[in-house]
Amino acid sequence: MLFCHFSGRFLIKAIELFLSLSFKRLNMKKIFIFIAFFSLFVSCANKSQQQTEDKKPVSIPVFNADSAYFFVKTQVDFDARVPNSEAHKQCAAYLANTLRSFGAEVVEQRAVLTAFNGYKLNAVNIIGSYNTESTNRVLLFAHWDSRPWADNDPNPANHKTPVMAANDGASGVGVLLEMARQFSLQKPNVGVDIIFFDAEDYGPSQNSHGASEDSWCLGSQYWAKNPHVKGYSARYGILLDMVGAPSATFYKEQFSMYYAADVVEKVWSAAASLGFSNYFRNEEMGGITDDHVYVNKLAGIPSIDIIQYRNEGQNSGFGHYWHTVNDTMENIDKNTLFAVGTTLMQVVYNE
Ligand code: AHN
Ligand code: ZN
Repeated sequence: MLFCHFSGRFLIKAIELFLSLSFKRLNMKKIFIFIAFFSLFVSCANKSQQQTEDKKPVSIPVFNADSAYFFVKTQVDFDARVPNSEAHKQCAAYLANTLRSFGAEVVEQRAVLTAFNGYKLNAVNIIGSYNTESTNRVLLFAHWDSRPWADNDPNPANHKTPVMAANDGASGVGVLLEMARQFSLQKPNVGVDIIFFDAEDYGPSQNSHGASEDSWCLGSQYWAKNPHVKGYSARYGILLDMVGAPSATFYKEQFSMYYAADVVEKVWSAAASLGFSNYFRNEEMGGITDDHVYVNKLAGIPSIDIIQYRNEGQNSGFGHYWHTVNDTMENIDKNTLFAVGTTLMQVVYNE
């Protein structure tokens, strides 16, 4: 480009020279020099026009946080979505129908999964796909189930009460449903699969013995071993977990950095370019066992976790309402949904 810039100026000089001399002593050599400069200029001009066409800014639809908030609330209004409950069944139908209404090809992947306590869970992973013919795909996911026990509640009397899971579950799904709505209005260039994983939060309480890390994330483990499409692959995956709290902070999580540092970079720099660095902090944190671990390890898709975290000393770091009866709509903030949704729209529509 620098060369082209200079060649433009050279061309003007050359024309001046040519004109000043042409009427005096026009010879073949001068004509040849002029033609050489002229063709160089034309080729550079073409090239720079092509470059502007390649970099043509894509129009990115505006993420609607009111709509995302509504999708979060609708899930919570079913009651806690604990596997095998009536609310779980009804919410599954709502999620699949809503994705369908937004033009996705939908697969409801059903499985009976065995929980750490031996319970058989009638689980369903809900998958909505766009541009299914494309081999250039991006995977977006969140868990949609509610934890059956508010075992982090300060009041032990609530430890057997199910969690409403407004933030811990519904928030990520709400953001992705709004994205699906946007996909129905303007198709992205890339293929997109949205997966709502079931049975993420059926893990054991802290004091239970002998339970392994793999007691969590049962839906994603099942899908990663049995993808809905044979030989499924995507360039990368992004997990949204607890993305609705007021003033949430997201750090570069360790497993995400290990498996997909470039994806972390892509998302964090998109957020920064949009002015969301107060949410997406430019700092690393420890590893969190979440659905992305299995998508990385078992499905081999480089995936990251956008998960709210704050160093709170004694507390979990996931907010004072995490796994309590207070994980309700009062702790959902449209500004956070907007920051996360807008960032992901930027990422997907730029692919
Ligand atoms: C555990 O605390 C085992 N995993 C964090 C991920 C999580 C829990 N996401 C939602 N609930
Ligand atoms: Zn949870």
